[in-house]
Amino acid sequence: MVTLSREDIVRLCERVEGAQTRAYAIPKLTDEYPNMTMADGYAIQTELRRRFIEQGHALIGWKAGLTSRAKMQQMGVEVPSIGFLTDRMARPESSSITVSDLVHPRVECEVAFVTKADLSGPGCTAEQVLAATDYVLPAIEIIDSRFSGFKFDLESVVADNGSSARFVSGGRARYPDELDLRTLGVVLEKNGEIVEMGAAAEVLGHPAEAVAMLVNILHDLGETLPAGSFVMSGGITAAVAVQPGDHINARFQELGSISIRFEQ
Ligand code: OOG
Ligand code: MG
Repeated sequence: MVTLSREDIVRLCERVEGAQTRAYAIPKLTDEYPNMTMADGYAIQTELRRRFIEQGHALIGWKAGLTSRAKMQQMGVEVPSIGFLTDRMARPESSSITVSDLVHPRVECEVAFVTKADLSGPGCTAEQVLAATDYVLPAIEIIDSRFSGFKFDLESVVADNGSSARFVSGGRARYPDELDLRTLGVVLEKNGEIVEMGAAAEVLGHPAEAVAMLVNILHDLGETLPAGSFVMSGGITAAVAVQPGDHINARFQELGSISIRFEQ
């Protein structure tokens, strides 16, 4: 249930938008509003999406977050969440990504889906997601929690659009029926050393389950997932902090690899 007034939603949205666009840390929103609900978090996120679209950003898809045990443990939460993705967040493969416009940048490996049919909830299933999937491809998400000292709770992170900041897709696109997405392995290398590895089943048993969950949350927000959407299904491993000078390489079994660099 939404408990915040329209005025508070707009004010908190402006606070999050300022932190995102000018790259500074803010206290978690629940410090000021301890009774804030998940619905309040989504109301702030929806207002942020409305403002970005009004400013000319294009909505290109959505992301599921906190869908793996590793991520839930890392962030100390137990429920998955969703956030929106815009054209301004996309960066090319093999590019150099600046960190001076980010607060706490961290990288994670995800399986991304591109859809060819509309999907809607309630009751959307992984089978329906796979039938509506045009292809899957690998992605690196660069998340950026805007909250000071990583003090964090689900309501605040939902309001902060699930820490969405940048993402890079690339590698090799594949039809999902040619792969076993549960056993698909990924290795994350930082400066030539392996720092994380895992299998895509870490994401709710199957990444398509995460997309189904996302579609069902969209239904609660009064939205559907149109054909042609780009959807990231959630970090497979814990997220890894990056600094200027770092080189990241994500190697996905069957889907190729993606490299990026970070600079000041
Ligand atoms: C929240 C974002 C979670 C994922 O893939 O699990 C996320 C965070 O960790 O700040 O994007
Ligand atoms: Mg993610």
